[in-house]
Amino acid sequence: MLFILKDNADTSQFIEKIKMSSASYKYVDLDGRRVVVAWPDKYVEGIADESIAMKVKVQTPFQLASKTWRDKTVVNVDGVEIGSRKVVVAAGPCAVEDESSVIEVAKAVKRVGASMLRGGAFKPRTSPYTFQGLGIKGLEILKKAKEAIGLPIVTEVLDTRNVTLVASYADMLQIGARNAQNFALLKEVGKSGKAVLLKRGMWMTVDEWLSSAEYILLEGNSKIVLCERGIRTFERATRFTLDITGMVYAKTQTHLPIAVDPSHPAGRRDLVEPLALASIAAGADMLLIEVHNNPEKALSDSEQQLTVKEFEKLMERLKLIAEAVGRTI
Ligand SMILES: [Mn+2]
Repeated sequence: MLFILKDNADTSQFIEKIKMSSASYKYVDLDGRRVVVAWPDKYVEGIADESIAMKVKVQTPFQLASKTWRDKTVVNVDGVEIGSRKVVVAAGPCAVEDESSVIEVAKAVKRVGASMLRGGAFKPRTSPYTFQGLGIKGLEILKKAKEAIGLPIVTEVLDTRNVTLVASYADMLQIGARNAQNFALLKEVGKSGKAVLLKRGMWMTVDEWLSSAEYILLEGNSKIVLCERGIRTFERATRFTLDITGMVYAKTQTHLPIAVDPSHPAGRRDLVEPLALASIAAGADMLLIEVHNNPEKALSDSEQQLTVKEFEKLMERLKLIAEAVGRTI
């Protein structure tokens, strides 16, 4: 049960009532809106108080992430608004490999309309024998690229022990698909107060994905962008199956903005463009695209990273689709 409290109202009596009910509860301040989430519902159903502006019985396992109490959240990442009319494109290499190539790619993607730079410093790899990322050195390179080019940085954090470190370099923390149900990590990025890009695990239902967002929200952090990146199905011809259905459904269930990563489900560069176009047509608020200055030589995901030229062509086509659905890019 959600209790949205009136601004400036004295809530002491209300909190007393919640305590008396023996329900579990948490008080959070989400962008200045004071909310108490209490559970189970049956303990608090009868509670009424002067300080309550709205009481919402949410029928889904996720409460704060639900659209029942808030229509829309716009996430501000160092001046870039995600969830407004403008579609935000974050582009850059799968992994940070060296300074000059990151700066070259950052410059190129900015020139053709990307608003954020993506790049992995800590890489979650299926095999421990493949390139694991440059770690702190990669973060330093991203920071230099930001200073030189001015695009906000989104990069992945893999470990609770590194959240403070990565947050000191990044503008947005990415939780990768493989960590999408790492609840300790979700709580830590929630506490960091940084914007979070929460990818959907390839095994997760939409409800489970939104329940992961709930862990971050419960720490008082509503700067969350959900990211669909493909799920595992019986289809093996492509790397993953981009779940546009799930993305569209999620938009009906949550106030949080939604991003799509068309690069990882595609697994090959010729599929990235049509998947990106479909995502914008279906209402995605943000795209995450892998771009490399020399994809053939890339140390990870070499097959799916676009060249700068391909990315430029993609941005031109995206503009047409964005315009057709009443958005800009
Ligand atoms: Mn990748």
